[in-house]
Amino acid sequence: MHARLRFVALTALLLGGIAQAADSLTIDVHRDVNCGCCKDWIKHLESNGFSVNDHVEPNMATVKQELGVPPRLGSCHTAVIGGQFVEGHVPAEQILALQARPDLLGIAVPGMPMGSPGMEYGDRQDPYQVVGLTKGGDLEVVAEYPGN
Ligand SMILES: [Cu+2]
Repeated sequence: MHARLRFVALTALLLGGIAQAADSLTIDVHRDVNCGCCKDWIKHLESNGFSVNDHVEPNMATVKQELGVPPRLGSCHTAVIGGQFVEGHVPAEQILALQARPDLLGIAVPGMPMGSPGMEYGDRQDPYQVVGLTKGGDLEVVAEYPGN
């Protein structure tokens, strides 16, 4: 009887943990209707286990402004996960790492560097940085990807 109760409690705990993990991988992506590289980035997220809510927007400039993305960090699409923004072609692994950085308002790969996820054109790989925006408004390089 006691063992059975304990089993039920443990199962509830496990299921709760799984539900929470799945939830933390749900991301909202805002993009223009004709943005092909945005769709390719969404595919990159999905193949890395993210569940994507795709929002087609009439005016991305307004969306970026409302989500607090500074113009100097701007790219094509803007995503939001756990209240933090993810601007541009950020690799999925950096979005996972962002969850350990609640001090950041968001992260960005400014512009559209060739070879970043969703921007693959042959073997070309431009160097790029993943930049974080602190609550104080400072920029911090959180990751660097080398070129070839
Ligand atoms: Cu793009």
